[in-house]
Amino acid sequence: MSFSIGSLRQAAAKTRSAFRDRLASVFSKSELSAEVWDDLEEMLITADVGVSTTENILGELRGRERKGQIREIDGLREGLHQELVARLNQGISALALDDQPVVILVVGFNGAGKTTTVAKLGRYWQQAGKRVLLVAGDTFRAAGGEQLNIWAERLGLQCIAGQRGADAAALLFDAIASARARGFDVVLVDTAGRIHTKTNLMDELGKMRGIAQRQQIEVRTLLVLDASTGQNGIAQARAFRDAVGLDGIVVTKLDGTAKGGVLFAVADELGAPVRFVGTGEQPDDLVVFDPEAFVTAVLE
Ligand SMILES: Nc1nc2c(ncn2[C@@H]2O[C@H](COP(=O)(O)OP(=O)(O)O)[C@@H](O)[C@H]2O)c(=O)[nH]1
Ligand SMILES: [Mg+2]
Repeated sequence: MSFSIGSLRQAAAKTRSAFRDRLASVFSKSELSAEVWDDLEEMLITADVGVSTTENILGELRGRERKGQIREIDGLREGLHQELVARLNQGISALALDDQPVVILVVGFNGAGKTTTVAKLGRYWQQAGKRVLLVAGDTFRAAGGEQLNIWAERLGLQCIAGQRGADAAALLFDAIASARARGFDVVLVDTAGRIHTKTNLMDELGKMRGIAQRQQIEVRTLLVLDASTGQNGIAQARAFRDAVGLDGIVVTKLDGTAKGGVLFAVADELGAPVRFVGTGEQPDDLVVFDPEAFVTAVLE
């Protein structure tokens, strides 16, 4: 299994070099001049941390400088580390899975990595001793259910799929009944990323949430976001947050991009924690996100 800090460091390799190359010029200066502050700002923005989050970080660091808490370059480096960790710790709390069964809706736009992530999470919770039921709720794409069925077979997980075009909320209703009857702990639901009918995607997701809640079932929503979409991902995330609420974010494809700085913006601007990171296309390529380890990886 690869659920370790080592692989987070490896997955962040491209992001790390993006930070490192730019930081080298900031931290090679001998004193805290206006130029250092300008370089730091530029560095954070070009590393995909985003304008608003960069301003938050610099505001905090400047405040510390005014109070005399940061006096030289080493102090700035230390302060930057702390501020970056603080951005990632926004809204952090354990993802409670104590109620049985709990429904986890995995949402996000097409291509973000939802189906792959559902398989990875299924494996993760299965290995943690949970009884996991997968639900192929992306009934709008011809291959949607088939792709998840293949993963389920590979991983030895149970999977419920419907006909193409079937009502995803009705499918979830059946899945909940089945989970109750057969004692599943976690009902992991893949969802559509776009809908080809008059129905709006967000309405469809809201309907699924409502189905579970009316049966007194706890629902958690995890947003899957492709790291390589960078700052555009923030706008996507906001749309989902406003429609269905978010209990956490899974950032995929960190292995293939230098845009991992976007994780700081995602957590800071949405107030929702990054819980897992996708580090490749295989079922084990999922890492439990650790803010401290991630910051250490990108700054060292
Ligand atoms: N490199 C890499 N590829 C990924 C990751 N997660 C998903 N993918 C790939 O992204 C593509 C889209 O994934 P899929 O799960 O079908 O996305 P969906 O449309 O949101 O369900 C597939 O080729 C996956 O193998 C990841 O963490 N790293
Ligand atoms: Mg899919």
